[in-house]
Parts: sequence; C-alpha cells; structure tokens
Amino acid sequence: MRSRMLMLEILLLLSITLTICPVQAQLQTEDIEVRDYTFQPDSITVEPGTTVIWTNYDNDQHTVTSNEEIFDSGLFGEGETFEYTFEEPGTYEYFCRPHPFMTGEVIVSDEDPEPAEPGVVVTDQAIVNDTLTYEDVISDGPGWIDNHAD
Ligand SMILES: [Cu+2]
Repeated sequence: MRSRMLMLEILLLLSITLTICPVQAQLQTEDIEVRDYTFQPDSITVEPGTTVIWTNYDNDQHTVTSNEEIFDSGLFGEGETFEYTFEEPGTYEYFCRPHPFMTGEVIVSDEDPEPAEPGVVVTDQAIVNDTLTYEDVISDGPGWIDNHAD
C-alpha cells in the first residue's frame, strides 16, 4: 500500500513538472556586434539553449574569452564570427584578450521574462463542439445571446 502511495506521489510530481516546464524546442540566436572596441550590447539576457553570435566589424582582431575559461574564440578578424550556445543558467562574463578593457556579459535565465500570449479564448463551447442543443439556446448560457444575437 505504501508503494502505491509513493507511485501516486511520483506521478503527481511528474505531471506538475511537465505542466510548469514545457519543452522548448525552438532554436534561438542573439547577435552581438564587436564594433569600435566594444561589445554591443555589452550585456544581454537569454534563455537557456540560446546561441549567441559575435560578429567582428572592426579592422582589428578580437577574442571573446570567458573569465572562467568556459569558452574562448581565439583571435577573429573583420567580418568573422564566433558563436557559443549557452545551456546552463548563470552569468557569463567575458573579455577580449588583446584589449582587456573590452568586457561583456551574457546572463542565461530560465525565468520567462514575459508570460506567453494567451491563445484563442473560447467563450462559447457549444459552437466549438458543434453540439448545440435546444437546451443550450433557451438556457441562455454565458455570452450566447450577447455574442450571437445577429
Ligand atoms: Cu579586442
């Protein structure tokens, strides 16, 4: 009996987890310009799984080098790019090795910055289900007369 309760608890936890954390399969990218010896923007916030792409617009070589040695582009010149995909939430500071005054940070946050857009709100279930009955009409369900008097 005790194992059955445990199983139910596991199932409940699993369903809650799946509800809170929908799988996000879309590929996302963010662009940073390396321009005039700066990273533009020098701070961005992205979702986990985002690929950040740095493009060098200067007539000089730069690097994108993690302070914690997590990534290092090596020198890359004008018109070249470096990209890195950030999976784990956290703050990733970086700099340019030839020009240490060039600094930036990528903040990886798994908190949704804005709630998802609501989808179509169905207020008249009878229409959607195509099961309108005489009782539905005369019972004057919410919104029926107001929305469909025409
Ligand atoms: Cu540089």
